[in-house]
Amino acid sequence: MTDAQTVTVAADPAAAREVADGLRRPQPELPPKFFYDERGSRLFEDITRLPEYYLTRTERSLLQRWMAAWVRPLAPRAMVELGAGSAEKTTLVLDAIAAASESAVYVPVDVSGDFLDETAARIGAAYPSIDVVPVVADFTEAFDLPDGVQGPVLHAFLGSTIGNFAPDDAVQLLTRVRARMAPGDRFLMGVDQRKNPERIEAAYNDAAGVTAEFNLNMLRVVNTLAGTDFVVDGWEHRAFYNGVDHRIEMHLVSRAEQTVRVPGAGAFTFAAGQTIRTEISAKHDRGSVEAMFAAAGLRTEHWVTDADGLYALVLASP
Ligand code: AVJ
Repeated sequence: MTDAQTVTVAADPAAAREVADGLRRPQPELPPKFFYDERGSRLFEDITRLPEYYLTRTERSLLQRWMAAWVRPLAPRAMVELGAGSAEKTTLVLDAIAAASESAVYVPVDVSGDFLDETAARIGAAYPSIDVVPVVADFTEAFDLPDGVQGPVLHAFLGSTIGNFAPDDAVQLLTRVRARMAPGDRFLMGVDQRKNPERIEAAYNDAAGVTAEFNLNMLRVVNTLAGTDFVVDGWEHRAFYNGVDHRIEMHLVSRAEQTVRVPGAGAFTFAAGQTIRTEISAKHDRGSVEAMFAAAGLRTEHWVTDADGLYALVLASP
């Protein structure tokens, strides 16, 4: 965007506070929801098509293989999807719902409103028996479902997004989903499995540099939302597997000593080589998922993986 086209958006004090709180930690961090402005959502779509990023296509093949069998006995009247994004993967679930139920409501929940509107229009046109009622919300916080959502409800959390949450936060999120569930409802989740760290690291350090671009884009988003003055060129992408916590960590590394101003919170100085963590992407196995489920009050009904054990799809009941 050139200066002439730049639209000045008033910085949001709440966003500035959230940014300052994150930057003040011993390991400075920024929350991954700030990846997903329109450009970030598109970059993520590009990531899902990269040769190294096996997650999306593996989940897709599992959905293709299992959704009809899992959804038919449930005959959902609604699907609530956390972090819907472009909802590409969702069509595989909606195909199964359209075949199993005469009518249903699809509630995509996402922070990126523009992307959500596009998604809603596209899905609405493709599925005459499905009403789309998008909710723009940060699903890491409590949010209300639209009126008139009737059960059975299929709650979906796909794409291994659960990996973005530290163990306690993941359990808190699952507990909130569980609290909404009635006996006939189900929870569908996709999770990236633990495996050879080199394979995982390659997925977050792609040769084409799309993940690096995606990571750096967060600084633009934060500048817009929080009114900070991050210089994007002053940072570089780093992603590595943390084998102790079984997770990928994405960081932005400061190329030199520099100062960043956060409205209402003063200035933050970063030394050369100091990092801001922008994302964790935890990897799971059946044991780690079922430990979270037990803490949240969920029970595994189905657990499947691809032949190579890269990725798992799980259906849980309350
Ligand atoms: C959308 C959170 C599942 O952790 O793999 C992709 C985001 N970050 N490449 C992931 C992401 C870098 C993705 N999730």
